Amino acid sequence: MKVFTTTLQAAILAVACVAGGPALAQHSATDHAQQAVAADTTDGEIKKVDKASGKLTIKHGELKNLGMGAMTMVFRAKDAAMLDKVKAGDKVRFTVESANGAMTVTSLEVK
Ligand SMILES: [Cu+2]
Repeated sequence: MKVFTTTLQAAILAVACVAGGPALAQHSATDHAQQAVAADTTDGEIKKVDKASGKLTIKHGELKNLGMGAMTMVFRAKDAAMLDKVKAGDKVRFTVESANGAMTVTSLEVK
């Protein structure tokens, strides 16, 4: 799923560059990779871990890929194992995707 998503984002960026015209089309493949990471990974702080419902409450920074500003909100965890490796108060770096309208944490790393 992670590999698919990354490939999809690369494809979207590639299309955006073509649509953006000659100036953007000159960006290198390295530029694309860096943009994808910057837009995709967000810093946050775990506020609550709800193992019963598989959800995490996270105070997060800006989520550029979702057009969302900083706030505290509840996310679904893609993987139940994510809930075991964090606790309230942990500073994390994570990735969120909108899956069928549900904001889902797809990767999570304690800083
Ligand atoms: Cu939010």
